[in-house]
Amino acid sequence: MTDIEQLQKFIDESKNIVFFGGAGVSTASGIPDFRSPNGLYAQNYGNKAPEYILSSTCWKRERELFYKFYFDKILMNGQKIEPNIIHKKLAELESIGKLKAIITQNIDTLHQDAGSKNVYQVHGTTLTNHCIRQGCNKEYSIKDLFERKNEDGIPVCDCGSAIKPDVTLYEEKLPSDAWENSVKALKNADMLIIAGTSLVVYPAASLLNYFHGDKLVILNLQETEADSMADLVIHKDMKDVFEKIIVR
Ligand code: CNA
Repeated sequence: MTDIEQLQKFIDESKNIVFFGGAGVSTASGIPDFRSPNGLYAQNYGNKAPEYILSSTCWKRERELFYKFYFDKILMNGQKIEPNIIHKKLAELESIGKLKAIITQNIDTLHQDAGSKNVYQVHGTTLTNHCIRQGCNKEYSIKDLFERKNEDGIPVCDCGSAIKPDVTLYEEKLPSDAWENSVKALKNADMLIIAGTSLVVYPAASLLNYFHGDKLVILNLQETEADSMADLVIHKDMKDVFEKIIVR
């Protein structure tokens, strides 16, 4: 049996699958990940590390730099990004009742765009943005961000304060509702597919400790620290793997 046949067998035998993914899920849609050889961390962005630019410290000290990077590399300058075969097959698996939840470290909206409903974004989302002034907190869309840039490139609320994306920056606390929903889904799961993540960002990576089912699959181009715990490890492009999975 090939590794993909084994994955198909696991999926066919399972009733409560949870998918835990990372940036590798969206690379086939044209959004670069962080830690692949051609990922954002290999690029030089004004000699500043992306970990710093996407931190709460940078948000407070160098908001112009934060937003320059955010518009360029996270919102891809407004370029239309479409869900790929991975997002689509996962949405199909949910629609037939096999996949119960997608836990994602991704901040893009591609799972929702593909039609998935139970998506827990443990690092927040680019979808919504809020004014930072307590007492205002007005919500804005991605489109609003582009339209509300001031001369420094920082989107500004009607009240004059900066608008901040609802993404979790380094040094910030994870959204508690997404975390609690993820833990609950993992505790009930009989199969966990971990894919497209280097599993080095904590506490998100520690979520897999809540899984007590009997089928743990790791699907990633590079090795991960959890490979030794898995029932099946596939080091292949997940797009090629998902293309072959039959939803039934
Ligand atoms: P990461 O650390 O960049 O790891 C990505 C992993 O995916 C690497 O180990 C790659 O080998 C693997 N990979 C990339 N493409 C494929 C592929 N086609 N098939 C199989 N494996 C592949 O990213 P993580 O998600 O682990 O790190 C968490 C960070 C990245 C989160 O905070 C995210 O918000 C952040 N991020 C998100 C996006 C997005 O929303 N699309 C993009 C870039 C970074």
